[in-house]
Amino acid sequence: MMKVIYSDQHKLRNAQFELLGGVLVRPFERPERIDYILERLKERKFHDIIPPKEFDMTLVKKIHKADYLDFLENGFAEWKAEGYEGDMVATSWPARRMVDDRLPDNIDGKVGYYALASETMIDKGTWQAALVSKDVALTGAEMIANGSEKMVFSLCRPPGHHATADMFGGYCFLNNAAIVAQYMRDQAAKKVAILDIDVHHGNGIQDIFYERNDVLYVSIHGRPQDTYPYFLGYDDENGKGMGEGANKNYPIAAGGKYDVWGQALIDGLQTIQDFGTEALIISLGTDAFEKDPIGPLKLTSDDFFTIGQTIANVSLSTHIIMEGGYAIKEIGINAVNFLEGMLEKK
Ligand code: OKP
Ligand code: ZN
Repeated sequence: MMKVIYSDQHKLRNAQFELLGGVLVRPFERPERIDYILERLKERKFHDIIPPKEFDMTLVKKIHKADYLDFLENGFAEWKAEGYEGDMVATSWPARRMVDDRLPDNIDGKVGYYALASETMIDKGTWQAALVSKDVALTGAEMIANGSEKMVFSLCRPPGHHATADMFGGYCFLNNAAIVAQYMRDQAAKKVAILDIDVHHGNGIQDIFYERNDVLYVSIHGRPQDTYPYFLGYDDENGKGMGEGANKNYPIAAGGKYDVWGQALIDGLQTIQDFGTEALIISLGTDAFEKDPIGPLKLTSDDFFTIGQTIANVSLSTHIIMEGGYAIKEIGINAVNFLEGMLEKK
């Protein structure tokens, strides 16, 4: 049975609000998501659930900028010292034709400098939870790198795929999949591929590896014309310089079902094989599900099993990392269907 890495310290991130449609709502990305996944894992006999080891910051510093990490660690205290009552949130940005490379001294300015969107608020436990989420990811990576496991599931929370070298947003702070890809490059594999099936484009992963040819990023997502994060994820973004050809996007129009989605998967897996991939990382979001409250695509619960099976057929060592999924009642079924598909080749 596949090993699962998990820590209940994810609960340290518990922001009060998310800004949606002009209203402050309970965040979609909430601690209970994980409870539903754990419950389903136990029901389906995934009993090998182990805690993460602690990793130092070496890998994190290869992916994220030092000043950004300093902001994540200390920004919330600065925000409180400024007298602000609520969680830390950005309200102003270096928009078009403004200066975007000078960090203000004021914390309200700083948060705008480091934020890529305003839905995500930072609370007092966010940094600690993000650090542990990275440990959950790296603990799984170590098992694959040292050959003790061929497939593992890192039950990460908070997610990571939107976080860039120096920006948070989309509920993401540290880019777990990117950190793991770097770890695999350093320890075990010349060519690493990340296949991101979360319904939102993983702008952070794309941006981090855009000019590199050792990490391939493949993403299937709601097209930017319809879907968050809106400003990246078009099909003509193929990588740059050395990285030309090592980025592949499959944007799908709102309402898309498995007939189109599955075609993108087949093509994406071919790209992954042609790349000479030695280690595969899956950014597993289940928000392409038909009942997801913030995702525009229409996959069924059974489709998640089929996706797992189809990926398993390429027979690569595979590290599955949890990203999004907000149809909370079905998140466990969908995530575990995917894992069970991975264990059952066609
Ligand atoms: C994070 B992950 C939709 C608003 C979307 C933010 C979505 C963040 C998704 N109407 N707001 O990729 O699952
Ligand atoms: Zn998502």
